[in-house]
Formats: sequence, C-alpha cells, structure tokens
Amino acid sequence: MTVTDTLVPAPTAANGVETGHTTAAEVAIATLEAHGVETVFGVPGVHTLALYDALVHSSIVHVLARHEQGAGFMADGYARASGRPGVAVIITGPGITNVATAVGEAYTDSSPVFVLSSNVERAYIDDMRGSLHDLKDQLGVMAAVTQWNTRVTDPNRISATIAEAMQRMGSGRPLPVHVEVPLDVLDAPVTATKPTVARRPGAMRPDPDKLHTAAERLAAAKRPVIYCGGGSVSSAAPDQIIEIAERLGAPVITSIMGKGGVPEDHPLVLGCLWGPGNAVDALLREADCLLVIGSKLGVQATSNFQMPLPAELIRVDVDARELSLNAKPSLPILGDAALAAEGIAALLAGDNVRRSGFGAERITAIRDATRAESWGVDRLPYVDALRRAVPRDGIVAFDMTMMSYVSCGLYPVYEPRTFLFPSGYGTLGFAVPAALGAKVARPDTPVVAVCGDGGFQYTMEELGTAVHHRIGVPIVIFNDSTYSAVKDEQSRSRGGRFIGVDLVNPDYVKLAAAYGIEGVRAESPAALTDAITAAFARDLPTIIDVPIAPWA
Ligand SMILES: Cc1ncc(C[n+]2csc(CCOP(=O)(O)OP(=O)(O)O)c2C)c(N)n1
Ligand SMILES: [Mg+2]
Repeated sequence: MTVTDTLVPAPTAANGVETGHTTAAEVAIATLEAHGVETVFGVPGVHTLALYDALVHSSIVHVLARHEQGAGFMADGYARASGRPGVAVIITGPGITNVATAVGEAYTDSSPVFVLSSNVERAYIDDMRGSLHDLKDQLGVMAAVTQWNTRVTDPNRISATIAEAMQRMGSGRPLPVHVEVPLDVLDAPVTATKPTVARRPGAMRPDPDKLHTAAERLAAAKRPVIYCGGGSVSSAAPDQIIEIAERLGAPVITSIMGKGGVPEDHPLVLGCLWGPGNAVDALLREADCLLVIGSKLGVQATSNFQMPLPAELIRVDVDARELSLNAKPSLPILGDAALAAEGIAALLAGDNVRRSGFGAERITAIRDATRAESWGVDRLPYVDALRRAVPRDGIVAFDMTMMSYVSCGLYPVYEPRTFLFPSGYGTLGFAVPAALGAKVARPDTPVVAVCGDGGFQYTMEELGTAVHHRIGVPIVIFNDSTYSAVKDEQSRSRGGRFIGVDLVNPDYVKLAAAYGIEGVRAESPAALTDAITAAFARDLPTIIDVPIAPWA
C-alpha cells in the first residue's frame, strides 16, 4: 500500500467543542473529503452520531435515504454513473444487514461502493451481551459482499484505514469495501489529525509484448470478432475499440454489462444480441479469433457456457482471476481495458491488416434479423419510446423487470455509464435509488428509472428522498399487476400452476399526488415518450404509470 500524507488541512476544531478534542469521526470525514468525496448517502442513528456531527461542518453533502438498502443502491448508482466511489454511511446491525443486499449487487457488478459503518463498543463486539443493534458477526456479513472489509480499533489508524480502502477500491477491478468503526473509537481523541490520502493508483499497464502479439494475431485472423464486457465500460475506450473493429472489419458483440462500451448504432456493433442458436451465434461459430475485453465470460453471459469460443481467445482483464476464469485464453493480457484497446488500436494502424471475412453488409443483416426475431420484440414500441425520450448521453437505471430484459437486447446504448442494470445479483428495487444516485452524481444529465410494479414496491420509500432532495428523475412503472418474470416461468416450466405472482397495486398516480409530485398514466408508447420528456423539465421526480398486459 502506498499512502502519503498531504497538506490537506486538519479538521477544524468546530466539531470538537463538546468533546474537547479532535475525534476519530472528524478525521474520518476529513479523510473522505480529502479523497474528493462530495456526497454521502445514509440514514443516521445514535451509532453514527459522531460521523454525522462531523458532517455538519464538512463540504460533503449528505443525502438522506429512507432505508439503508436505498442508500446502498444510491451509492452504487452514483458510482456507476460517474466512476467515482459511491459512499454510504450506515449504522451497525440492522443498518448493515439492510445495506448488505445493495452492496451484494455492487460486488457482482464491479461497482466501487464504500460503506463506512459503526459497531458497538470494542469491548462488546460480537459477544451479543445485549447492546442495542447487536450483530453476531458484522464483518462476516460484509465479508460476503466486499473485496476488503476491516475494523478500526485504534482511533489514530482511522485515516490510514480509510485511505487504504480508497486505494484498494481504485486499484484493479472496482469492487466495494467496508470500514467499520466501533462506537467508542468514533468519539475517541486522535493525535494524528492530518488526513492520510491514498495516492491514486495509475491504470494497470498491459505488457507491450502481449499487445504486439494480440495485434499480430488479430491482423492475421480471417474472421476476428470483438466481445466487450463490463470492463469496457468501467475503463472505457469506445473510440479505440471501434478503431480496432474498423481496422479489422470485425463485428463487436457485448455482454449486458458491456452495454455502453461501444456505441450500438455503429455499423459493426451487433450489441447484446447473442443467444444460443441465433444468427449472432452462427457468426461467432465462424470466428477464428475472439478478442474479449473485460468480461469473465460468466454463466449468465454465455448461457451456461454455450457461447462458442474459438481456440484463438485473446482476453484482456484487469483482474488476474477473471482473466482465465471460465475459459482458458490462448493469449491472456493482464491490464487496464482502455490502455489495452489503445495499444492494440495503435499497433493495427499500419496497412498489414487482413480485412475480416464477414463484411459490413452481412453484419448489418445479422443485426437486423436478430433484432426482428428477438425475444420480447412485441414490446419494442415501448423500448423505442424510451430511447426516443432519452438523449444520447442520458442514463437509464433498469430494474429486474421484463421490459429491462427486452431492453438488454433491444435498447441501444451509445455511451459508457448510461445503462445501469442489476445484472449479477439481480436485485429487485435497484432502479429507483440507483437512478437517484446517478442523478446526484451527474445532475446535468437526464436520468430515468425503469421498473415493474413489483420491483418499484421494493424501494418506493425512496420517493421520499427524491422529493426531499429535489432530484428530478422520471420513474417509469411498467404495471401489469404481476410478477411477470416469475409467472411467465411458471407458465412455461410448471404447467401454468400459478402461485404467489399476482399483485395488488396502489394507484401510483395518486401516490404521486400524496408526495406532491406529478403523476401521469401513459397509455401508449407515444404517451410514454411525451411523459418522460415533460418529466425531464422538472426538478422533482415524476411517476409515470404505464399499464401493460401481463406476459403470461
Ligand atoms: C430481491 C429479489 N427478490 C425476488 C426476486 C425474484 N424476481 C425476479 S423478477 C420478479 C418479478 C418482478 O416483478 P415486476 O417488477 O412487476 O416486473 P415484471 O416481471 O412483472 O415485468 C421477481 C419476484 C428478485 N429478483 N429479487
Ligand atoms: Mg409486473
């Protein structure tokens, strides 16, 4: 670990008046400030009062969530939309178990969420002696959903520990961290009042020899294909990837997490349309070289490893484990996706490149045919209506709803960090708070939340946060009074024996009225486009209820 002291001013004595000393909590908040943290999401409790007291005089804005899961998703949305750490300040016990679900999502989807929490006093931790908010093994809970998870027991180590967490989160694949500070440590005096600041680690440079080999093999291939995963979004180099594709005439496929890694309206981009047996699958079977950028080629993305992979499999990944996970590369390149793409693009700049045998016309034909036959294409008018309303750089946070699954294939994404989806953990209730976090991170960018009626009810309490902080996000609810994703499966594989899938919904337009915000019912795709466009002009959330027929 490289951490350096900088000349960041020590926290003022203002908060130390009552304690008569500078507390560890004050240094903790000053350390977040020194790392450029501008916003934290959370819900206070007596176990985080010291941290909140320190926030009073801090430059950091506190966004008051209505539930810790909401705070976690907001931090995640903030991180996904901006690439900067999303920070949640959380109380011990129930706060931690509430936030753990959201952090689980950040973990599976490689999002840099930082949880700063408390715990009971050092003397009582894990012993269940009857303290308020006792949790038997808080670090154990968070170990399951973080890359690094630690307790501060020495008040003078608080700043160095936060700095280390920041640095770990900024190195390699972005993954969540958790720093827990016991109650008595938070209020303890510190002598080390100057915040420690982690040196920003540079992006991991790929081995230049390997980039040469990659460029040679790609140039020599008859039918090279490029596959973009989440790494091509978190370390984005859309122009360079497109340059590689254009030099080679190679089609580009993405995973769900890779949406935004390349603009989906480029003629060579097939997008996220691969499926077993479809035309993109047939194309991939013909490939003699596949360049995979930042994907673990996971179970979901490959439909249980049915995706055809050529023997010449060049993989670029910043995570040494994921580099060879699931499929052994013929050429592994450990390093940053953007640097690798830049390097390979530059090496292909000469004219010794053989053009791909696929041809641009065939690629276009494959894309059009696959879209036309795509699952859920009958919902395309709504997906198109959404795309029409959202500008090129606009962000959509999708929930776990049928319309999102259709959108994975059919909603074209043009820029990195504009498609947010709970892909790995698949948590219902992600969209609304993630959209709020994204809008806080990028206030000048239009942001929309898209959910089903079921998913909306998981985190609808965060409407309170949106109204309170005047976060102008349209919330689209595709309302079929059903858990359609589950009902559809019961229909297909359980003989139509339906159980636990039909919902009773409140009137969402009236719910909007109860919050004093606009609520509209959009009865057609055109009405949806209009409603979203009008909602963008408001600095408060808008509920857009879209009645649709259930799938099954
Ligand atoms: C936390 C959580 N619990 C349960 C599920 C299982 N699940 C996946 S989709 C779904 C139904 C969602 O319903 P809705 O939001 O109305 O969308 P629809 O499927 O109707 O389009 C359920 C219950 C889940 N993904 N996450
Ligand atoms: Mg539904």
